[in-house]
Amino acid sequence: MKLCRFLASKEAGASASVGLLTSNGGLIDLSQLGHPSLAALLESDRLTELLQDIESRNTPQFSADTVRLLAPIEKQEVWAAGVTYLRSKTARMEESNFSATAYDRVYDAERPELFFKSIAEKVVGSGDAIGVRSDSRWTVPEPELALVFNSKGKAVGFTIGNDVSARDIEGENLLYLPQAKIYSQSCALGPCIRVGASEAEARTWRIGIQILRAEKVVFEGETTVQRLKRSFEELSAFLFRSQQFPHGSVLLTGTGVVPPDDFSLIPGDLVRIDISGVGRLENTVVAV
Ligand code: DO4
Ligand code: MG
Repeated sequence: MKLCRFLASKEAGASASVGLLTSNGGLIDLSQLGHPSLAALLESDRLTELLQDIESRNTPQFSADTVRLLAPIEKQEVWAAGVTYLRSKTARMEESNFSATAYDRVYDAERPELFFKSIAEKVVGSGDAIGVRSDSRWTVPEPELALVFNSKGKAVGFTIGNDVSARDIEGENLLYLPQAKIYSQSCALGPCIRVGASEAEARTWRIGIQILRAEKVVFEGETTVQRLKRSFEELSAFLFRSQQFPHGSVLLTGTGVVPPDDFSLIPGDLVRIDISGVGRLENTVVAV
């Protein structure tokens, strides 16, 4: 089952609603049924049953194509894990001038690399633009499965994340990581939150990326969630250690697909990320 946030009206000032995307392409407005908050829904221990019940009651639906989907986030902080796939470790070691061993060590360490990525207001959704910073000549998308946690640290849903990153800035000096990772339009999430799937099921999902330039595919790659080295429980335990998230949080779990070193995103590119159990996150690229 898939939850989303959407704008039913294109009028300025229209407020966001919470929706349930149904298996036949329909959308049920959960806000009108007394569920105006995603975070509150994700706290429920009986979420799947609640959503199944709503869908089975022949609740009025309308076509999902008629609304604008928003990033599926309200007040949650977005964090990210790094160097959780072997491919990411190799790429970072190659790009970095002085800190190659740090990546090697963190891949095998008990404590994962976790870093702050975005406040909710700065996250862009599917159909919005992601950005390349003006001082970067080497920026890449990072297609990642994102875990959606409730306030108790339980992974109650999954979405797709793009951890857009300036590899030249990150590679120059490890201390520049926040600047490589956190800037306007560097975090995309969407199109929806898949709920009711187990970790075992999520590990069977394929993560694919295509980058189009002037309608031609200039890079494509794929991996599977099975290649993620760390368990969801392990990532949650470290993220929630000595830290509370009253509204829940979102954690990007790291990238397992890295374009070749001579590839950089440029304005006008289109980035498509597909995760088989979730859907497609699609963003154009602009200069920021
Ligand atoms: O340490 C650098 C960041 C790594 C990262 O974002 C990833 O592996 O996805
Ligand atoms: Mg990443």
